[in-house]
Amino acid sequence: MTNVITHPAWLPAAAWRPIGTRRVRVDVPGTVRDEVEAACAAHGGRLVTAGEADLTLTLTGTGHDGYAITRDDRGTTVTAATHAGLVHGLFATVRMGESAFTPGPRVASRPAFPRRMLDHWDNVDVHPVMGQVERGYAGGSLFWSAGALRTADLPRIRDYARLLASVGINAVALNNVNVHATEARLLTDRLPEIELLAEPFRRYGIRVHLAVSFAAPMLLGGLDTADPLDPAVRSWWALTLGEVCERIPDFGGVLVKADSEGQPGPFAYGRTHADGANMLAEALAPHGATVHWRAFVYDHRQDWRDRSTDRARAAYDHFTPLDGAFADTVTVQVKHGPMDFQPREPVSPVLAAMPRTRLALEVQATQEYTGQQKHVCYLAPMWSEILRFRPRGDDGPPIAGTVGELVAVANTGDDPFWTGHPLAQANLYAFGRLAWDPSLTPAEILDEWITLTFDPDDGTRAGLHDVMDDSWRTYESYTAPLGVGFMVRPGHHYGPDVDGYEYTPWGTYHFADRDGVGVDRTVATGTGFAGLYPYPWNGVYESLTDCPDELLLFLHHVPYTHVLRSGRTVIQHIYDTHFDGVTRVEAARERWRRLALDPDVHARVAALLDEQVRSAIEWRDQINTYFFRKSGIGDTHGRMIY
Ligand code: GCV
Repeated sequence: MTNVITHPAWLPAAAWRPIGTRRVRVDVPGTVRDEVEAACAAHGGRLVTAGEADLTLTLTGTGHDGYAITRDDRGTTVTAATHAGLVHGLFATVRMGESAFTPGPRVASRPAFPRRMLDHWDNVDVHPVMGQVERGYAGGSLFWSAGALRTADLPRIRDYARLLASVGINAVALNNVNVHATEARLLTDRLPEIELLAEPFRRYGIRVHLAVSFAAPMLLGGLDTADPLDPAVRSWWALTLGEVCERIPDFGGVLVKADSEGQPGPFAYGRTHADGANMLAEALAPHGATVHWRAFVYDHRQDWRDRSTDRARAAYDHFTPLDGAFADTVTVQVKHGPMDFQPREPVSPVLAAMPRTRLALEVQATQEYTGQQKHVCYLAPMWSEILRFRPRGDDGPPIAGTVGELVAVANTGDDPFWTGHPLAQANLYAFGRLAWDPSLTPAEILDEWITLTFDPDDGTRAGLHDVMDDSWRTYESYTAPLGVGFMVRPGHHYGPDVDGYEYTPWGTYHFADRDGVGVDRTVATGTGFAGLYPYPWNGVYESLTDCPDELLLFLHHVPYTHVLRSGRTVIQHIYDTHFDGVTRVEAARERWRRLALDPDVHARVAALLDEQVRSAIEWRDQINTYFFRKSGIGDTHGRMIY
């Protein structure tokens, strides 16, 4: 059965009323005019071709995808140099509502990052373990169902493209970075599906990208090697990608997960990641398309007894020696933390160590490790912290000024609310807004989203802020403590299992024993990871006294009685935050119950909050009991520990 998106998120018809009731002139044909025409048809306004207009949208000059909005007594004018810029200017006008039509200062805006990309981990076939969407918590794929393109649902993809464009997203990778046999063929005989999908995105200035298998020349081309320096391999890629770009002239390029978690890559031929990426770049560059090459490379078959290998170092060790070796049209895509999208990690040291390489910062909107769209977890505060982090201290640039692009793993699917948890829409919204302007604060972005989505009264607005503003820190408080990470159930990663990964090959350990917990990543006695940061953070992270509490167990192994900067011992911190976390989720549930909202949204979130409370209690009791049993130290407040 086809799901219908019944909740159009932050672009309800009412949001178009200020524009749709007016006389509007659009100087160029295409999406902007179509949107305005539809709004006027719905609200009684008029699309005019000449004469006086309340709103004029016009193309002028050349340059970037930004826009300017001027408002005076003669009316409002939106100008942009490109059609995509005009699309963004139109949506900015929608965001402004009635105030777009009252005289005020000129607004000029341009995107901080030229590429603002969403990566779907969608499979064509239903994967036996990962399903239709790997780490997808919002129903099925918008694009494929059980091996077939959802041709009948192309109109919904148009709505989706519109939703993404409305927050400034301009690139989408359509398929999973783990490329299985069927998905590999999207490059060749199944390319017509990508051609079809590209059309609705193109209307909104969004370019489509494809995740490809590095072994494609063997899988699809019948060659006996995928060696990037082999001439036959190079010419296979040049021909194949040339054909893709001919059929899809605005094709964005390819995304590659190579030599990672079983995906093939250049290591098999004794070649480097730069050799692999540059070969693809050479094939794509003549067509204006690019390569996204992921830095998520580590040994996933590590022996847990081996203390010399540190997964947190892996991307740095593999990639930083290649700084300057990548072609200009290659972007090295780096996860925000050195491990894997945990609720709390230090910012990846790779982001500060490759000044001669174009880098993209990759965050995870899909909530694999942050509650799987069953828990409220507004992620903008985390992303904003990362973007504002200054690896070289207060005098150096923030991450937002160091990387060239922002990428998020998508949290959307064919769920009626788009994102499974209706409040998870705010993460998609916030990603787009931060990628446009990283100086926006999480609270103001949330406020925009609340206004556009719910048209709320003051009480409702305050209630939504209460439930969402701090929900990431709440989530952090009842899950793995002090940055240690990975105390989740192996495989699906939902719910607690403190030792679930402790004796596995994945490189994700906490080393808890009767005396203490944490990973010694210092230079002095540990894996040396702390030394991968520039000054001053190398010193801060190395020092037991200076290290921020929230990252202590990521960087140090300490006794349970170690006193944190907060003045509490580690063990007492664990107990306090876990009791507190549950209390906060219960309070959020109570707050939600008192809000008057659309009944469907209210009911869905209420049910999810019940699950969140249940899960938070499970986390609290398992974590507290585990550490009580290990340490033998009781809670100073005498609360119930099992
Ligand atoms: C797409 C984590 C996830 C995997 C994901 C991988 C990646 O390990 O658990 O499902 O694979 O990250 O980012 O490539």
